[in-house]
Order: sequence, then structure tokens, then C-alpha cells
Amino acid sequence: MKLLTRRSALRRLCAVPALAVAGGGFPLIARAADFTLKYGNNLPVTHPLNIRAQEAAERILKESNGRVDIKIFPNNQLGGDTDMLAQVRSGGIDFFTPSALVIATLVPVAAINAVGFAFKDYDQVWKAMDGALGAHVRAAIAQRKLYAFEKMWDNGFRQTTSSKAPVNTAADMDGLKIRVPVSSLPISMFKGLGAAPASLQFSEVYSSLQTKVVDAQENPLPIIQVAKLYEVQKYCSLTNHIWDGYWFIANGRMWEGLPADLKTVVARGINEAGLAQREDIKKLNASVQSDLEAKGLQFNQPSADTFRQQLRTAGFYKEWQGRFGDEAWGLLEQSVGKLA
Ligand code: X2X
Repeated sequence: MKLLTRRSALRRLCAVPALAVAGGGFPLIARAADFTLKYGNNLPVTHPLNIRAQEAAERILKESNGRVDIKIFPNNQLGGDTDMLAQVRSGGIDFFTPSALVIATLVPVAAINAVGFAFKDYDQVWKAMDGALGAHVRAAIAQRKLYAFEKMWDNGFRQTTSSKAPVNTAADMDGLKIRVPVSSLPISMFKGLGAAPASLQFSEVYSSLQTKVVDAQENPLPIIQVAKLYEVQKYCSLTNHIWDGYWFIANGRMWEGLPADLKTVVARGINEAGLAQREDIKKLNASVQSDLEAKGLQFNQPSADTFRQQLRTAGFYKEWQGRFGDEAWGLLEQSVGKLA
């Protein structure tokens, strides 16, 4: 956060270039924002997350009468997920949107929404994440001195792409060199399925597929589209194995230091943009497959049965029930039914 002192504000005014006095002859000195806040994320600017975040920043600037100016640094400009998570903790940046899988490296229970084949549909997802399960995770995030806004943003149901062959059953995962995010749950899950998962930050995914460091990856279709992963993958299997979302988080000290009226403006701007972003992804989901097919990806639709069965046999659900604890697991099962 950059809080302008009177002196630095004066310095800024003195630095206003001659250009500002062109035009009407009156100096067009814009009032500097009281709070210039940095927000970093890992997605290309064309993803709905960035489009809606930009809208939110404009709305917040306006509704705060110019007092809060959020600057967005998309597409891993400030480093990969691991770096941005460190920066939002230290205050180097003010906001970050880690996927639940990514923030789980700091707040383990945050990976609970990513338990394999748990959520059946979005109805279940938003009831849980806007309800008791989401509240449980947000409380755990708060313990790490980060503030999580109430509404999670959508990443989507994760699908499996490969340059080698389609995945139809769990047996097709055998030995598959697949990139997963830097997070222990997907590593455990893909090992349970018999694959050979490798953790890489998203910033490295395109090049590692291109150079065949890995043969496969898994992500929601909108990401496969905006990050152009179809250029380096042939097959897309609609495994729907994980539902993944983004927590919009703020540095805790910065958030505490923000005056109450500005907190209200910022939270409203971000939460409402999040709800709109969910709708964007929903609309995209209806059209993105045919777009990706036109770009050459071949689709297939496996049934979840063999995967779920294999995960049970591998002890995946038992293990993660133990790791998350009975309270969080109970909240998940309240939303999706018995898992183990
Ligand atoms: O890294 C990924 O695969 C991504 C973009 O889905 C996340 O942010 C977890």
C-alpha cells in the first residue's frame, strides 16, 4: 500500500509536467489517491477474472471519489503464484487471487473444495462456498493475517488435456506425466489415480507442455482457451475432477488500516464483480467447447465412476478426511453427500 503523506503528495504536485497546463491554461492537477493499492494475479487479461477486476477497480475509484486506486498486474507480471502469495503476506502487494489449491500451501483447509469428484454442479458449489464451508475457510485464511472477501470467484471444473491420448477411464491415467498446480492435494489425487504428477506454477505451463517436460495438464476450459493451451495439446477429456475457485484476498494490515467507509466501497466493488464473473464463466462454459474444437482439440466425456472407485481404493478420501479434520469434512459432506 502506498499511503500518501502530505509531503509526498506535494512532491507529486510539483512533479506535474508542463503537459498538464496545456489546454485551458488552468493546471489540470488530478488529486492523487489516498490509497494506491496493487493487485496481482496469474491470468491473461482476456480472462473474465481480469475483465471484471478492471471494472471493479474503476467503480471503486469512482465510488471512493478518487481515494482508492487499484492497479492491476495480471498474467504473472509480478512473479508466479508462490511469489505473489509471499508478496501479499508481506504487503509488497495488497491484493492477490490465489486459487484454492494455491492458498492451500499456506491455509491447508482451503483445498477442501478441490476434493476429487465431490461437487456435482454449480448449485452445490455456490451453496457451499457462499455458506458454512466458505465461512470456515475464510476464518482459516483470517488466522494467517489475510482478509478473504466473501464471494469466491470462479475458476471452474478442471478438465484433463494431453498431447498423447484421451483419458477415458482411471486406467488411462497410468504413468501420465501431468502438470498440476503447486499444491499437495492434486499431487496426492493424481498419484492415487496412478499418474506421475509434477507441480509447476501456472507461469510455466505453456512452455513445459511445448517442450514436453510434461505431456498433460488439467484446467477449466476458459483457462485452456485464454492461455492458448490448445496450441500445445491435442485431447481434452471432460473429467470434471476438481471444482476450483479463486479467493480474492487482501493483506490483513492494509485491510485493517483502511477507513470503514472505504472498506465498504472496496468490498462491495469486489464482491459484486465476483458475482458477475461467475456468470461470465457460466456463459463461457456454454460456448467454449465448440471454440476449442474448432481450434483442433478433440473432446471426450468420461464417466466419473472408475476415477472415484480408484481414489477410494487408493485411500484418497480417508487420507484427506484426516488431513482436513472432521469439522471441515462434515461441512463438505453436508453439501455433496457422503464421499468415503
Ligand atoms: O495454475 C493453474 O492451473 C490455475 C490457473 O488453474 C490456478 O490458478 C490454480
